[in-house]
Amino acid sequence: MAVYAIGDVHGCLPQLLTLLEAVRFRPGRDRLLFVGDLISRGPDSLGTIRFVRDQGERAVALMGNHELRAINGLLGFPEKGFLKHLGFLTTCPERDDILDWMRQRPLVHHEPELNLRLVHAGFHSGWSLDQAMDYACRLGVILRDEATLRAFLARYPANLPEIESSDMDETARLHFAMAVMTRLRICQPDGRVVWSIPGASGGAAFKLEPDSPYRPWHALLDWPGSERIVYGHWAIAGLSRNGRFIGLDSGCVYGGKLTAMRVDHPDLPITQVSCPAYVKPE
Ligand SMILES: [Mn+2]
Repeated sequence: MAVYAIGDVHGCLPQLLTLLEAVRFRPGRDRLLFVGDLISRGPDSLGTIRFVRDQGERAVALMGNHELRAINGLLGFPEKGFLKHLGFLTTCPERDDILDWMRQRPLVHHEPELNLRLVHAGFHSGWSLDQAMDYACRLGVILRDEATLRAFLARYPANLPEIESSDMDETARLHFAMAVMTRLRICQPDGRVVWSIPGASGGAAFKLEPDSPYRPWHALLDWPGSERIVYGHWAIAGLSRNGRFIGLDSGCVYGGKLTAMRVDHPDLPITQVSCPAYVKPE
């Protein structure tokens, strides 16, 4: 059995199938770990969901910000871009099944035997590993109960806090944790999260030049141990390895590459396939 971690697919099903052919994926035997953002922007989000769902237990797909955006939109809290990229879900015959499936996406996935943990975006340096897992677990409980989830989303702040503060209530802490695990890229050196860069918009703004005043989230995380942490969400940074931190989003939907890594044999070469530029980076 082989275990592959795969970067952000964003509905690029043809490239996913090409990638699996390239690694000689064996359905029913090998396992697939997707870092989230299976959907949105690319040509076949629905087909991608169906393909991954059809792998059953042999595929794990994390919650990405685009899965969360789909859930938000379907529950009546549409964010910018929902109708353009995910509006098809509202009239899709499988709408309810897909919504249920997306609500069950884990925020964090742990593979103890592989010394490996996956998250879509990242973890906050103010948390211990136990705190992060506690947040992920409690958010999973909220996601699975539709009434609780609606109440949680209705209070989701338009402007996210830069950091947890002592006067935040539990819901505000969980909002912050949800945003960190699905959207984090960079921080101030003191740990305050930079959710957007003034004067710049979209993911392309998060290209960190060597003289940048900001730090990648993983540069601030000082958790003990040697566990590898695999993440996605940072297309402009591309495939990146920084010690135990491995970023797999290589900008597939923007004309970059889709990446697969053998996490059970990390010494084997990483496999990538090229993708057409379906959309321009926003
Ligand atoms: Mn993302």
